[in-house]
Amino acid sequence: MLKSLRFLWQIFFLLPVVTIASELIINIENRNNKSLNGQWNVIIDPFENGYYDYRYKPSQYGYFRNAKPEKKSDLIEYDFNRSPSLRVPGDWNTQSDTLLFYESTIWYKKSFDYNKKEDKRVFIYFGAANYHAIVYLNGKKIGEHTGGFTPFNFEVTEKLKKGSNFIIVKVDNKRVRGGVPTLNFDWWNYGGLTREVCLVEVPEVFIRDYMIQLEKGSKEKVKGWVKLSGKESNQGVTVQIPELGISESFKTNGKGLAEVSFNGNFKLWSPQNPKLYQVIISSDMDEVRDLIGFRSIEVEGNEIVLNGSPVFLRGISIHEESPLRDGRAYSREDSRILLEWAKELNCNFVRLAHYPHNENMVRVADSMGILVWAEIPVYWTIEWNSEETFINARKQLSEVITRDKNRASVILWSVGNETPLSEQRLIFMSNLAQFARDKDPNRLITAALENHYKDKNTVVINDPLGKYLDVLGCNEYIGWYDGLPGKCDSIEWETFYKKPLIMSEFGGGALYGFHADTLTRWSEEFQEDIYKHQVSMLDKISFLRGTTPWILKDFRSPRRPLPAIQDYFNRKGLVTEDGLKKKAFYIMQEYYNKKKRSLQK
Ligand code: GCB
Repeated sequence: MLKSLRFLWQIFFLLPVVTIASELIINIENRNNKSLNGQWNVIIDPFENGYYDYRYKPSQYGYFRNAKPEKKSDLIEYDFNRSPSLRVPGDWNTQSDTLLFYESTIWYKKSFDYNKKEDKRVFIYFGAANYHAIVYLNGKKIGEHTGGFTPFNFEVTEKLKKGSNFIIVKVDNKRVRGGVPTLNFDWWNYGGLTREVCLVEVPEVFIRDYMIQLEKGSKEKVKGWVKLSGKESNQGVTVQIPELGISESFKTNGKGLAEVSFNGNFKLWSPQNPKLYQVIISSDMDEVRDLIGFRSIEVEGNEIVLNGSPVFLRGISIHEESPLRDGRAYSREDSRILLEWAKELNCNFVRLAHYPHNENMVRVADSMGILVWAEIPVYWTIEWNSEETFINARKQLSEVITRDKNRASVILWSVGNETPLSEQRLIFMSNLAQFARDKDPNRLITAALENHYKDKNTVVINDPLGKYLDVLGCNEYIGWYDGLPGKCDSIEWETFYKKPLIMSEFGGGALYGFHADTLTRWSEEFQEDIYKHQVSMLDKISFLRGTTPWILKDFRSPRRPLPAIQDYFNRKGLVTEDGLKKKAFYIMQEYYNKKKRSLQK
């Protein structure tokens, strides 16, 4: 059985990734771009009438044509220009009361003027669209993308008209069984163009992508690559770091790829000193600037080793919800506030749950000196036997690694959360782990596993996936779903592996301002008591090297309907959705303060 499954998976693995979008361009914010953010006209289309005809076949007369009546007798039953508008970037759910629970299609339309320059290429770039997007330019389809949290772009050089153009996007956030995530998850299914949209103008031969990072295990040797668009062989590529007097030149091979390697006397990036260098990458026609930090990250036995010294990761889990408004976070300001709250908690680490957050988050983490666990939405019970699901998960993993592989803050790629033990799941997940390792040999691989009881008082980390990970993550809810807070006192932890453990979730719910005794569910005192018992249990786990309790901030979830307490919010936040601190916040703050002082990190 296992053999035949393996065979099947080998076939899956060899299949090309179905890429409908063009290869991703990285570092968009430092390129010549024209924003298409702002108000877009929208048509809410729950029956997808603008896509299918009455026989439920894709129609050639869909809303993407943006048709207008030419004669007074013409019948056209939609009109973008007279339809309402929504803000982009932004989820649709929190922009109108009627859309809060909406899960289907909304059509977005924006008109813009563009005067194409002779020797330039133009791409349209989307930071993210949840979940499935079909993009049309001037009435013609240019491509589609699946996955709600990663960027995608399409080349439109030949498709843009001089002067006035219009872009229409069909965004569909219906949950699907074979999707990543699947039908069932504990966060709000925010739909729409949730991140920025822009046109990116580049030279004919341009720097599409690069990896400028220290070689694994080294503190001075950069080993990476620069990729030009197309097959541009034998072209010169230069990497400069002016502050260190570095200017190194390389040549591209037949695929437009230049291998890069040089030494530098770096001040290493760390939470105490988040040093970023300006790096200038140039080719014959193009130049891109980036701010890059250099640090090493490794595992030695039970230790996580940052720049040669063991580190304890004082973390917190975070969902991508705005601290400033209702709904999805996307801006630099959102990121800054969330990460400032984490700093106030004495964190040096965050777990960006359960999907790739917007790029601002990792860029701000880079500048504030906060280490990052990044994750893909392989969550709970996705379809382990489906080839399509695997390809989808791998593609989302590939896209986030492509986007964030130059960020010093990112040290861990997590390939999933609380996935149930089975042979198929082990094959699926270990293949993802291997894919991440091949694509980015510099970072560590993890996953949030589940805890298993060996006997009444002993929890053991024995998930066979552990073999394929560098760092073990474990979610446990002792004191909330599993007994009462005092249960923590009798629990011992064991592991099958000589690897570091991050307790990637623990905690419980509390309604801010509700005070009672420590046995009253939803009171701040109950939550506080969980944290008190948890931290004394955690202190006894010899292989524990980090914690990211669940969660920084109360967040919306359709699974949480309890009136007057939850009201469709998961209340496990240490702070409310507006940032008011619950009593448990101070327990964790003090625990981290002690860790910080004892380890001087
Ligand atoms: C978990 C999940 C997380 C949930 C949390 C909860 O184990 O990983 O996504 O939100 O529990 O609150 O139940």
